[in-house]
Amino acid sequence: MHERYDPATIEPKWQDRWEEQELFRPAASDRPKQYVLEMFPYPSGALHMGHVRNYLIGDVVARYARLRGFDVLHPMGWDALGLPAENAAIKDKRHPAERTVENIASFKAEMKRLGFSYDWSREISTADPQYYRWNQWFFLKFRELGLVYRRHSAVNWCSGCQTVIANEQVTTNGDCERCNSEVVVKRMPEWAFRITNYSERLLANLDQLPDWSQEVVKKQRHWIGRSDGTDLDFKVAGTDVTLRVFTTRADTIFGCTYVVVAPDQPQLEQFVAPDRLEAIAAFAEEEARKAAQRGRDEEPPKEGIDTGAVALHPFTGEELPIWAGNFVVSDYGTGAVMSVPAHDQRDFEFARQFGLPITTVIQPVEGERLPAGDALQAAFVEDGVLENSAGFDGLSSAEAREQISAAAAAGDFGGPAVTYRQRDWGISRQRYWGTPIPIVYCEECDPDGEGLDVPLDQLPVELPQIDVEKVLTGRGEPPLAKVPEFLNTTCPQCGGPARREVETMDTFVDSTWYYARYLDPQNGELPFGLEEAVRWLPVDVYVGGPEHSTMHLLYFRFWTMVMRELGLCEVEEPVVRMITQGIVNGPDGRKMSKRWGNVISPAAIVEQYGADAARTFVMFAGPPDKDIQWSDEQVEGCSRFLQRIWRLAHAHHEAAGARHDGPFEGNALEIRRATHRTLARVTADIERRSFNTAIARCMELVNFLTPLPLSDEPAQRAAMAEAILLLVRMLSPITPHLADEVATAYGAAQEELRSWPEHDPELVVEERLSYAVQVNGKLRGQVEVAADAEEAVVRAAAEADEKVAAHLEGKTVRKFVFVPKRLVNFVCG
Ligand code: ANZ
Ligand code: ZN
Repeated sequence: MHERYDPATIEPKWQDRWEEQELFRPAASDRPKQYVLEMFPYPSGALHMGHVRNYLIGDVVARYARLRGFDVLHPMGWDALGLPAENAAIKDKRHPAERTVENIASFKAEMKRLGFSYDWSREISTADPQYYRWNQWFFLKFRELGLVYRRHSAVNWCSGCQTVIANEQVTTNGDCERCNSEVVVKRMPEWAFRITNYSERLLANLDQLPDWSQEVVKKQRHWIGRSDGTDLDFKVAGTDVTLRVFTTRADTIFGCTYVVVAPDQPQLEQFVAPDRLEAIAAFAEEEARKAAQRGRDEEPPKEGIDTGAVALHPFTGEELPIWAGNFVVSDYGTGAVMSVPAHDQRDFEFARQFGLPITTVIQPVEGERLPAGDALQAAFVEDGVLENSAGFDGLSSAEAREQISAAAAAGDFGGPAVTYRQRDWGISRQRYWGTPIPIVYCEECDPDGEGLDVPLDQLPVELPQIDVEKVLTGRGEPPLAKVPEFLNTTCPQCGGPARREVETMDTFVDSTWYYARYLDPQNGELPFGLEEAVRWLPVDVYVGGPEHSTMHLLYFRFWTMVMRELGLCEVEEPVVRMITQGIVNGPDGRKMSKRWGNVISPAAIVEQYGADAARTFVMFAGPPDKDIQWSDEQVEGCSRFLQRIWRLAHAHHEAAGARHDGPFEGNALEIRRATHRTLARVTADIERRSFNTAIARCMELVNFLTPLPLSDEPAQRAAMAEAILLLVRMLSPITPHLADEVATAYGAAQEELRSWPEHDPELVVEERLSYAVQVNGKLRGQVEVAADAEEAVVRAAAEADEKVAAHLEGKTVRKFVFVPKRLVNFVCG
């Protein structure tokens, strides 16, 4: 061993060796599998610390699983298509593919330098036609299943660039980021996936994901937004139109004094007088313009316009005015609402603003009675007891909701209904750097312009070579419409002239199924083979940022459900355990970002301290799901920790390989006890992914071992050699280079390098203690627990004791008294 710890030489050496030995390729074996995956990156200029943390968490999990004897799949690839690359290309007039190749090369070099244990033989890039052809294949299969359709949707239209722009390109002031012109909302045709067919399954399955972070589950639940309520039909007077509304407060139906529809509600034309229609259209346009202009997070002021039409109350037949309002969303529920100003604050304000009547129909269960509607100061929005509600008076809100729903169903004018907040997924983008949508338009065969499928054997529809300056302008028609060789094609049905679809797919499509392509990246017949899917799916651990809690992870789950229906895989849920990693903050405590100028470059850190020190710092700074803060001192501290290990190993190197048959006594025994106790704890910590505490325990062990001199005594020499070898082996998922270097210097066999050590239980006898258990001050039992057991553990043990349980039965514990290391007392009522 060299005297000096020199990561710059040992790290690349081991990286080369691992690669030569193909250590990270899963073997075709009968061992149990682990599929460890991290969200693949969009390859931009250089890795940032957020990336490093993301991949490192996965890497430590993957390395540990390998040591535990699992056959591990740990792949990496590139989410290479997308808007940022296209914008960069527009700016510096270089083809996005060129830069992508460079970026991938630099990302990959940095990842290798960090010692990430990927199986690079499975590398994929979404910009590869052999990848995106399967996006096209899926699109066509989904269309066959009725999961793809064409719809009209609101898009951001830049009046300056004369083009559709993405939400990200609209500034917070509502202008175009490129030209500062006005952005308006326009309705345009687009392709959409019917993800809402799966809303209920996406929601219900959340209960079967116990190993997902509850934060993510909560966000998904909210995003899907199931709402249980009632549909009610209002006839429009003098027409045969029926307006259906969705309400969660059917109990308030007798307080409904008017109806409001979305300004673009499709039925309007059927019941509104032509002159009023014009006024409403103008109102709708004005509101859409204001909406586009408004800062993204601003709440719009409520505006409305009387349609002049009249609705009939479904229970009383009373005539109610119909308004159009900017606060009614056309694609939620039915796009129409019954307004109950006495019991909904939004309706209350609207009614006051426009002089519409207010009727109180719900009284609070206790406390002061509400005055008649006109005297109300604010809406009473809670549940209560019904009044002024014909046969339903006196019912509670909950009872009334059921009975009124049932009455509507019986009378065939509505009934119980469920609505989801989740929308279908629009995937059309007017971009170049995306997957071409495999559709052709032929006026002969498809006069309605619904789009003809490109035959499967003609896939991929490849992105054409382009003159970047002419095509990627960010202005006018979509880029592909400017490429005649692409645009003009022949009809797959009649062979006559036809036009290709010029839109490309949302790049979220690329990331819905990439995890399955890794299983079988060369497959030319199918996206991936069933055998591989059966072997490897689901993903056991998926690591990624919390910003992907909803869209990506919902699309990902949806896609998997459909893949199963297509017979491609057997699982319905793609991921068993989801680790959402916390943010890396800069030294100033703000999120590390160019914007704040507080970015620390991983490459510079590796250069200065080595990959193992960088890895130790990132894993030591906090548990995976918590935010961490960059600290120069802590990086230094971690680097010094590794140097101390090195010096320790160097100081005792003479004892390397020393064996002793025992007995071990005195120092030797203490060394072995400390080592095996540490090993037992580190193992438990890593199992529960508490990497920071695992490192802390190793630091304690190093502190204990460091002052001990090189001994002549065989028992102590053997104990020390064992301690150092076990120390680096237990650190090896985190500091793999240092571990392999030191372990090898200590004579470890290949087998030892590649397996997780086991502690000797006899050396780890846990100290135990006995607690007296009282119920209302009387001794009722005795329990034995670990000496350092926490209150909750002692309480659980006490409650599990039969005698104690008998005394607690039927009683309510009002207080639990905990006297550490002595007794507990249940105070019952
Ligand atoms: C009458 C009513 C009375 C309502 C009352 C609330 C309180 P969630 O829980 O989000 O599903 N609503 C329905 N469709 C709408 C749309 N397209 N745009 C805007 N608002 C809409 O909310 C359901 C409630 O939101 C519905 O219940 C409806 O107002 C409104 F005292 O109906 B309610
Ligand atoms: Zn044709």
